[in-house]
Amino acid sequence: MSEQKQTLGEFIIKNQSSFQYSSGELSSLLNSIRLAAKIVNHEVNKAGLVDIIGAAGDTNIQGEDQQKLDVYANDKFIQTLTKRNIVCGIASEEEDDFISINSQDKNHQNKYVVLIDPLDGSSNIDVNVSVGTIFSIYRRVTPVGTPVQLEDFLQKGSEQVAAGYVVYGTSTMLVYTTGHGVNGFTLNPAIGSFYLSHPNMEFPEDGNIYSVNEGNYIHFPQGIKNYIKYCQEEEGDRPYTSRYIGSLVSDFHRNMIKGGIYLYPQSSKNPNGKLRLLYECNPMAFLAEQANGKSSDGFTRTLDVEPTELHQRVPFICGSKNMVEKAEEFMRNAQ
Ligand code: P6P
Repeated sequence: MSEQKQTLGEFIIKNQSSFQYSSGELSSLLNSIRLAAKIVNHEVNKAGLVDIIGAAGDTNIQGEDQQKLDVYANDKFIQTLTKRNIVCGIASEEEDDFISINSQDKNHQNKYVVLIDPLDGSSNIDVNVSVGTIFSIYRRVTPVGTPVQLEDFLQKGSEQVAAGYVVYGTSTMLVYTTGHGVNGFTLNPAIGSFYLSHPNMEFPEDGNIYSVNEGNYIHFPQGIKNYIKYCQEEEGDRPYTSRYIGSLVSDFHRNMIKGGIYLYPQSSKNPNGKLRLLYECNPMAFLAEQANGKSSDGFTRTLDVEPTELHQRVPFICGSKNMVEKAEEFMRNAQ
């Protein structure tokens, strides 16, 4: 009889003692993310059907006004996080400003802020390509008992207490860290439980996959151009394989399992790159470092970048340690 795999709920409880803060709160916070992931997963998985039926008019199969899925995902994550009386603020790619959430006693006693990209890569929904949710959790830095402030969100990535993603792919997985390694849980849709399927996930130090939108090649800095040519040269274990899904979570997840590097550099079109520091790059960088990988903008460690605004963009190079260091070497040499 195969041993029953641990559920996400069991794993959270078993490991909450390793969490340096009031562990019950983080456990409850992670459980609310788990619930939201299941709700969004249900909607994402029938998106094509809903789209087809929705095309007959402006209502979906339930007769509700059909929402764009990223707005739907945003609403569901905000609703579930708000109900748990732990979060004092939420920032989202879908919200211009942060949302202040007061505790039930109305005395602003909640201690955590959450930053989310509720449905990253949502443009892929229409072509049935996997998408993801990315989340980042901090403790507030302003005094408990006062309304949350922007500075509670503009913290360096190194201050994160937890981060993770949900990948809505051929199976739905939730992958997260609280600073003690990275663990992956796969949803069994028949019973609605996530099971520990990928314990202690780690990037191989080397890999032979590079993920970049080569359509932007002519706009890249010379160092990135030189690195891409290096990946394509016939030497040793090169040329590498080019794999770019156009969904950060999916490219990251594959590269973490197989070994690889993801690059979204600055370019003449995107002077600071495209990806957002606070709710895309920092959580993925925290996961990468916890999984023996590396992440930078080509020069500065992603987790050391000092945030200046909620939706700021940064260049992003992330993945297998030796591959990221080789890309950084090309960036330095081209200066
Ligand atoms: P491009 C999706 O919009 C996203 O934020 C990432 O998930 C993805 O890797 C990237 O942008 C794709 O951007 O410009 O290559 O289409």
